Amino acid sequence: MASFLQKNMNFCHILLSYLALISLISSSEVPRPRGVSLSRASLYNPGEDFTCFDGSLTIPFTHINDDYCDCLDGSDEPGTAACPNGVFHCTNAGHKSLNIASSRVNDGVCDCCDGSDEYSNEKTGCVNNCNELGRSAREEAQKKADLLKAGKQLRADLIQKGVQLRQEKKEQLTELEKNRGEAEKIKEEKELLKKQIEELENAALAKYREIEEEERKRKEEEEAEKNKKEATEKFILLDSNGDGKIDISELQTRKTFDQDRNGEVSEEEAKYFLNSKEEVEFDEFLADSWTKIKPYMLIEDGFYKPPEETDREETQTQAGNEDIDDIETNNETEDSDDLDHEEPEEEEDEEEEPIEKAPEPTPTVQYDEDTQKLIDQANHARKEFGDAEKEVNHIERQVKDIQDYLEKDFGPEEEFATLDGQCFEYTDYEYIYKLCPFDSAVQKPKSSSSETRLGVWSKWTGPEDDHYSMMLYDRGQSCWNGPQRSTQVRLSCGGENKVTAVSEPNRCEYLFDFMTPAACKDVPSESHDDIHDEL
Ligand code: MAN
Repeated sequence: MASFLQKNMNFCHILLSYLALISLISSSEVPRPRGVSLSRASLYNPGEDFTCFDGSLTIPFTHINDDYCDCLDGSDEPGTAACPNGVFHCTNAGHKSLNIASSRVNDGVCDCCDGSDEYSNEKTGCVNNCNELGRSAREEAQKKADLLKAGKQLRADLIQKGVQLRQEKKEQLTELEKNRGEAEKIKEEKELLKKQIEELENAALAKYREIEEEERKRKEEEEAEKNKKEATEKFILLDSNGDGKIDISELQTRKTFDQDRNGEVSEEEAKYFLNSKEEVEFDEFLADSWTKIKPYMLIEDGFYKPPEETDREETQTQAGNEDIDDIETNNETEDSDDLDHEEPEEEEDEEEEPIEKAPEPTPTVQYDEDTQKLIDQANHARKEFGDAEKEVNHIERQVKDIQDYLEKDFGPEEEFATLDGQCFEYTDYEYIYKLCPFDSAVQKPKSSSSETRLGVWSKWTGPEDDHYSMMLYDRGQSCWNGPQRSTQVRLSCGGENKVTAVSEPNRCEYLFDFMTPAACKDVPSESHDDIHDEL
């Protein structure tokens, strides 16, 4: 029985070897076993025994593609599925050759466009469409090549502009630094002049200070007197029984003090004006009650219009402590706690530094001519110093802007420089996205005007061999219960600058696709192993 099996196996072996030999002759002009690439053909010599690529075994050449796996590395079965780790090479004449796992040989699925992987499976009906696929792939490749060619030209222009811009900025910086030196000198001179004239002004004003002080005191006393007179009048008015005291019942007779507008003045309401007491005499009235009562009496006299119904409660608590001018209700609520707990928009502080303001001359005193002259001169010197200081600050800001520019990495050849200062929008069904290269990325819902910062310019993050293909914008607005938003920008070659797609692959992590001629350069090629050798 065993010898019968052995015989049969031998017979099969011979038959398969024969078939392999036929395929060796017929599959290509260069004789090679089925599934072997042209570049490896020399490793399969029909006139010699075959040594597995890993050197582990040498077998007769007839064992190649006999559907029995001899070599551990699968190199003896390039054209069958016998070895689990074998590789089948499709010639795909007319298109790109292809290496597939040998397990896909004769598995009923057409993997090679020339159908060569399904040679014993007629039912699969693989047709050779390599020519068509090859043609459209070549057309596609041609289009890409044309785009690249045109893009490269545009890129060359961008490089030129970028280089020029950097040069200009450097020149501007040199010029500004020179101007800054001069402006600082002027500022120092003006400061000195200001100091000198202010000393004279101060000395001249010294004699007026006493007069001013007296004037101020006089005014204060006048005010206090006026206030007392008013308080006295109202005290007499409110003290309806004339006993020299104002009590709860006296206040209850006046609708003015009905703070909750419920039609009656409660004891509580009255006591509020009486320092929480039953009654007050004039001194206490003047010291404490009057400041609370005064606004209400003004309302009664028609000098002040009471606030609307909804604001009354607030008025009630404020009225006693504040002067009439401050009664106006404050409708601004405290910062409402944003559901999303986003950080508040930070506004860049472009404000100019505050400069010393000239003190307003007190109009109450009439200065003598010389003093007035000194005041005018001092005011002028202060203004001149202020202007000189402004100029220095202005130059410093410009210097800072240029330094920031010069520190930015606009690509190895400055090709991305012209993108700085520009912004590009992309609209999807829910949001409008805006990318301002080297600055920021933002998102704005179509339905509102509030912008969400998706990140500020950070750095280039492409792979080592294509570093300038990816940008990172980070430190954006915090995600609710999550990290700060961040954005990756994937660059590709295109005839114009345009955001072509935006997605949010992970919550609060955004991906922009941005095409630009600045990215039109030869990219590092993929592995070309066996790809073009048989077209
Ligand atoms: C907003 C947008 C979205 C984001 C959510 C996270 O709705 O910024 O892109 O996913 O907030 O809460």
